[in-house]
Amino acid sequence: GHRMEWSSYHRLEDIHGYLDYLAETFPDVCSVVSIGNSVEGRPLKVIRISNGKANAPALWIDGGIHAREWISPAAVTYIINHLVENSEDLEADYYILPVANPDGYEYTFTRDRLWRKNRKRSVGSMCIGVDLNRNFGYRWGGLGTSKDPCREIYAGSGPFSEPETNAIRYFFEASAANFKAYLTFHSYGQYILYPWGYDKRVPPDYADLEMIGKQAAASIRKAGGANSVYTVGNSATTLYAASGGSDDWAKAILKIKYAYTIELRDTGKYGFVLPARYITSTAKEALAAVMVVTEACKSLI
Ligand code: 0X9
Ligand code: ZN
Repeated sequence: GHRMEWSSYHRLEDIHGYLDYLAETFPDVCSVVSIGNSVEGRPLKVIRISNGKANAPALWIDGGIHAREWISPAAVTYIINHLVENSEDLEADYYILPVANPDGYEYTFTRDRLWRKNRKRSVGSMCIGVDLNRNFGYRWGGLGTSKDPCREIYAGSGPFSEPETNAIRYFFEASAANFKAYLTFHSYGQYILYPWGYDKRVPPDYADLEMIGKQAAASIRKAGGANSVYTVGNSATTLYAASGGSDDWAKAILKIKYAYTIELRDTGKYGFVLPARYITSTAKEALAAVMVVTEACKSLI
């Protein structure tokens, strides 16, 4: 393994090498496990960061579900770095998957910078790829999804048909951790979104999600500057309806209270192709949100 820096975007091998380096260098606070393999056989590496304090809440963080959203794995690795460097202060346990779609991510470096889906071949179609954020098993196949493998929002042949989403499901089934938050980082648009995504309804405790979301947005604004404005709201109302997302599944099936999709920078100037000079400022915003949600989780214990 080896160290990392945040002045450029990194290939999968670099990101995984960094996780291994952390586990080798700080074995008391972190460990790395592979929770499964992608369609093309790449490992899905999760780093667990904990200083062993009893009765700590757990937070799940993932990045890179959508291949082209490079700022997401970059911000998530920055968060990992911060948590490990400040591990003596940690009052929660973190389980972090920085690249949830490793095949798609690599494909954006080698073939098509704007690839979104995974790299699954469909029977009876020339088109490749399932939208992993339509493939989770709650309200699968509803609004904002497609049965056509050629579409960017193709939901797959069934709920959890993809090894990448299935690995996440099995990880949660096997885990005994006390998850209170599920944060999934995407880009772009600068939104803090809470369920539901499947339609414009809201969960019974949506006022809590709105309040903590607003606190996170305020903290982001302080961490950044004039351009660090994030809009908070229900997914389907604020953005669009889209079923089978990981956030809805985490909230409805796993019963994890603070389920958010955070759409990082920018608001459209560069979109998915955000220049690397924005990585650190965007990552600090993501970290500010994680810290606010961590505080909220602590008060649930
Ligand atoms: O469409 C998506 O999957 C997300 N936006 S993105 O531009 N990154 O593709 C938004 C997902 C919001 N959550 C749900 N709809 N459940
Ligand atoms: Zn996305």
